[in-house]
Amino acid sequence: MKLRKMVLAALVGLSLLLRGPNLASVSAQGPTGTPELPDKTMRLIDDVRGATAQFRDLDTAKKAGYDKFLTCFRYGDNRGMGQHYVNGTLAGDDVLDPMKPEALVYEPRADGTPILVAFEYLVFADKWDPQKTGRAAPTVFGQPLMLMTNIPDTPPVWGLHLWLFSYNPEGLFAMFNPTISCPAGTPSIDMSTR
Ligand SMILES: [Cu+2]
Repeated sequence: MKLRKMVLAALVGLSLLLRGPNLASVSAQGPTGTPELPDKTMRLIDDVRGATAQFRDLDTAKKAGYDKFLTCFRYGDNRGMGQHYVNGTLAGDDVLDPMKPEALVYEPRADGTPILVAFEYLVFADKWDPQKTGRAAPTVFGQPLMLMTNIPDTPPVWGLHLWLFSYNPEGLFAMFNPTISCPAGTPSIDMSTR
């Protein structure tokens, strides 16, 4: 890499750190795992952020029907997902509405404070394709959801994360996030062993 490019990359990285996890950083982050997104999708993501910011407050989320689901999810010791809160009504249908995420994901900080980091869009496989016709994966934000069959106590379910309130160097839609962890000494689910 040329020196100028390296300096530029360092400056971009620094400005992301200074700005924090806002939409500008999301659109500018360009991690290897994030596909080029059309302007229309970026605007939609911006709208979703604006319309859902109240869920930074966990009590507000609980009042809106989001219930704690199991414990904090991680993948080995270097990648986390977080603590999910799932809205059973939204998760029970076959509709994907960008403004109505089926699950909210919080990072439990060591002092117990839950920090909203991501949304997760979910459709159960038996709702999406009840006749098992091999229907194509559902999509949201132009991204296909991934079929997950290894979640404890859960039938096969299509899912997609959106790291809307936290930077994810692995991509805006990646499953796990190396910047997120589950607090040591508290119960968690290691998905790398499942
Ligand atoms: Cu998740």
